[in-house]
Amino acid sequence: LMDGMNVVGDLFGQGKMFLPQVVKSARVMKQAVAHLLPYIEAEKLLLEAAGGDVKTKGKIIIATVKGDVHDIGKNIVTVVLQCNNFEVVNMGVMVPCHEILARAKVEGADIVGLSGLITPSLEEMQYVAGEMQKDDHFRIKKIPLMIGGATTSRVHTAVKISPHYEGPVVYVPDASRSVSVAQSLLSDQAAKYIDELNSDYDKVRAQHANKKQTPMWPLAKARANSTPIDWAAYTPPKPKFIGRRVFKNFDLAELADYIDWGPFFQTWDLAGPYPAILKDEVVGEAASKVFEEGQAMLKKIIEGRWLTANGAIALLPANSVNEDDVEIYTDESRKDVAFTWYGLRQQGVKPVVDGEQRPNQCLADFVA
Ligand code: B12
Repeated sequence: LMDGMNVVGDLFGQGKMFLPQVVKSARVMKQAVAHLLPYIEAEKLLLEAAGGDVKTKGKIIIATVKGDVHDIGKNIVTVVLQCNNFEVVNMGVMVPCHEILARAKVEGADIVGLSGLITPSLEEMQYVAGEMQKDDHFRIKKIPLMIGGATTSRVHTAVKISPHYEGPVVYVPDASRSVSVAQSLLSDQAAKYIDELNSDYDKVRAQHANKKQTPMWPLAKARANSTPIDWAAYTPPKPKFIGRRVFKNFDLAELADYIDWGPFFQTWDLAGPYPAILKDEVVGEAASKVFEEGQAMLKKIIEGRWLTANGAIALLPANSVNEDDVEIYTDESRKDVAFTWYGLRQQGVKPVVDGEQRPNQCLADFVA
C-alpha cells in the first residue's frame, strides 16, 4: 500500500496524475488500512507475547484545525505514519485548539500535528502555537509542532507560526516526508536536526524581511485619486421594482443550465477553460472522467430532489458615503439605512499610463 501511495505521490508531483485520482487513491488506502489494522494489532500482540520489541517510534496527535473540514491529507499522513510504526491519534476535523492540547497532554503525545487547507487555518495555527507557548507542558518539554496542508508553506511556518512557540515548529510538505521529519524530531540526533531547522527558518525570515514592500500611498492621497465618474451625466436605468423578492423551490434542472463548470475543474486542480479542457492533451482524460462523474451526481441530485433551491434578492436604493462605503436604504425616501457596506480602497502607487493617472479604485466609486 505504501509503495502504491508513493507512486501516486510521485506521479502527482510530476503532473502525470491529477487530484481526482489522488482523492480516490486516498479513499482506497483508508479502506484498505481499516481492513488491515485488526491484523496488524493481532500481529503486534503475538510479537509482544513472544517477548519481541513492539515499542512504537512515538505518539503523534494530529488534527485539522478549528473551522476547517479538509480531511483527506491528514488521513493520508495518519496512515503513512501508522504504517511506519508511529502511534497516531487522529482527532478529525474542525478541532478547537483547547481540545487538541488537552488530548495531547492526556495521551502524552511526543508531537502535535496540525493540518489546514483554507486561509483562516493559517491564523488558527499561529494561535495553537501561541497557546502551546503559554502552557508549561508544551513549552518546557518543547513538544514539536508539525504543520501541513495545502495552504501552509515553509515561509509561512517560519515567518508567522514558529515565532509564537519556542519548541520546534516544522513545515512538512507531504505525507511521505512526515515519517523522516517525525523520526528526526524524536531521534537521539534531534538537537542537531532542530538547530539546522532553526537556522534555515532564520534565513527564511531574514529573506522575507528584506523583501521589497509594495509602495503605498497614504489613504488620503488614494482617496483623492478615486475613479473619476461624472454622475451628473448619467441616468441609471429604473429597476422594475424596489424591495425584496423571494424565489421558493426553484427548478433545479433549470439552475443546472447555468452552472459555470470552470471553477469545478479549477477546484480539482485541472487547468484549462471549459469545454476545451475535455479535449486537452495533458488533462483531457482526467477532466472528462471527473466531469462525467460530476454530471452523474448532478442528475441524481436533480432527479432525487436532494436539494431545495430557495433564493432571495433585493433591489434597494444606495449611495456612497464617507468616500469608501456604500449605504443601502430600506426605501426610496433614503432615510433608514438597511446596512452599510464598508469598502477597501486600493492604496498601491498607481502609474500614469499614456498621460493618464490610473485611479485607486474602491467599490464605492461606482455608486453615486
Ligand atoms: C477535497 C476538497 C474539499 C472537500 C473536503 C473533503 C474532505 N473530506 O476533506 C470539501 C468539498 C468538503 C471542501 C470544502 C471546502 N473547500 Co475545499 N478543497 C478540496 C480540494 C479539492 C482538495 C483538498 C485535498 O484533499 N487535497 C489532497 C490532499 C492529499 O492534499 P493535502 O491536504 O494538501 O495533504 C497533503 C500535504 O499537504 C500533507 N499534509 C496535510 N495535512 C498535514 C498535516 C500534517 C501534520 C502533516 C505532517 C502533513 C500534512 O500531506 C498530505 C499528503 O501528502 C482543494 C483544492 C486543492 N487542489 O487542493 C480545495 C480547497 C482546499 N478548498 C477550498 C475551499 C475555499 C473550500 C471551502 C471554503 C469551499 C466553500 N466555499 O464552502 C470549503 C471549506 C469549508 C471549511 N470550513 O473548511 C480552497 C481553499 C482556498 C484557501 N486558500 O482558503 C481550495 C484550495 C480550493 C480552491 N482552489 O479554491 N473542499
